[in-house]
Amino acid sequence: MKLYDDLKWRGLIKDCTSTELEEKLNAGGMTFYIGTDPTADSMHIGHYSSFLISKRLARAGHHPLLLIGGATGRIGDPRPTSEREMKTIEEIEHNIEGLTKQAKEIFGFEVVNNYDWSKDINFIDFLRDYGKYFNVNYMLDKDIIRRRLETGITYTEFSYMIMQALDFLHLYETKNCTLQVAGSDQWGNITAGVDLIRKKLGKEAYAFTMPLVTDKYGNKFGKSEGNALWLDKTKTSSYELYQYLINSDDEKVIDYLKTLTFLTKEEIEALEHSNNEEPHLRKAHQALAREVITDLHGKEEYEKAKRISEVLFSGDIQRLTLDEINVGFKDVPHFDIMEEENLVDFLVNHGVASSKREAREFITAGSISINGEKVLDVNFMVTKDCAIEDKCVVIRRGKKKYFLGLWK
Ligand code: 545
Repeated sequence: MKLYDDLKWRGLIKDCTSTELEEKLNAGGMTFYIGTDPTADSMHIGHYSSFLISKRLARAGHHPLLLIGGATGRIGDPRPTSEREMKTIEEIEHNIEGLTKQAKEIFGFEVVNNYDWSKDINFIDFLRDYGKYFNVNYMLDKDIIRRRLETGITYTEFSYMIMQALDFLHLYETKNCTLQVAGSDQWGNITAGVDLIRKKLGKEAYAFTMPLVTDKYGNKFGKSEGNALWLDKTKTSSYELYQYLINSDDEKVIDYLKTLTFLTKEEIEALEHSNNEEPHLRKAHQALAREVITDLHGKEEYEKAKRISEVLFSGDIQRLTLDEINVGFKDVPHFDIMEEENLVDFLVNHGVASSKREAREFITAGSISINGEKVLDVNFMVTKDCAIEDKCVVIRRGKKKYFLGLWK
């Protein structure tokens, strides 16, 4: 399938600046860019879902540039709702360092920073060489700007689109970059660049936007209980990523396979069939977790995440290594175990039961298991012998309330 048809089929093209783009995308050979402002020191799944387009276009023979907004990040892209809080220069530089490192590791493409060319433009030149091409009515006509007029927008954020337009012009002139790609929220900023190139150089540049990836409620993809899913393994483990992907909405999982993986149309249609006919096998969800985690962190990370998830589901904790337990139980209540004690005191002292009576009730009701084994004896002694690798004790209360005890 030709690139343009593949992107269309995957639902990766929302708006386009020109009908010529189909032929140009299929021909290959365009230098293009996608940018991100340094809003955090690590990329998250939202970056992955939009920057993945750079791999798709690169595989089809286009040349990717990944831009980190050292200059634009100092200004703040106006949001539809409210003015952003200005970040300190230290924080921005710290974020640039983290994002640049990750962009190179994960995507392996050339990374540029718009501070490198913007920092030398003085204010008067900015107004004469760029501002002169922006009629205020044109700027006010952008959706996001118009919505901000009620709540108020500063001159700083109002100027942002000129900076992003300047970038596209700069990359057009210095790198023959004729295409910019972004999520749909960027339409105003990227068409400002296409228009500036036409007005200043009399040349044609191109852009298309992708729909934002959302869950079935329309919330941004990649928020799990309000926390971002980081692409940095030390911030979000492959196991957490696995849990998020394997539990993604049944109605959205096929869309996610189209936009987040390189599986072919045939492979995805087969998974769609399975998702409809035998949903309990969750083959589509498994494929999504496998493809994304393998692409991001490698096969063994995927295998480890899958194994932890399966063992936890089976409850056979003894089969997990210490490292796997620390990953799988990262978010459950932790406590230190200083001494051997009987189970009733143990449960009360570590917040598993609120009283000795309740502790006895839990035990006799069979609600307490240690490292996957049910304990029914109220006189049971918790000693190092029942710890995994003499180190940790996983307590489960009821169906799925876990606690992790670590021997000091
Ligand atoms: C700055 C200068 C340029 C070109 C682009 C920029 C950045 C752009 C912007 N992009 C967004 C961003 O979000 C941070 C979190 C990343 C998920 O603000 N003005 O920096 C997002 N972008 C990726 C997609 C996006 C967009 O990084 O385009 O739509 C999210 O999917 O919101 O010369």
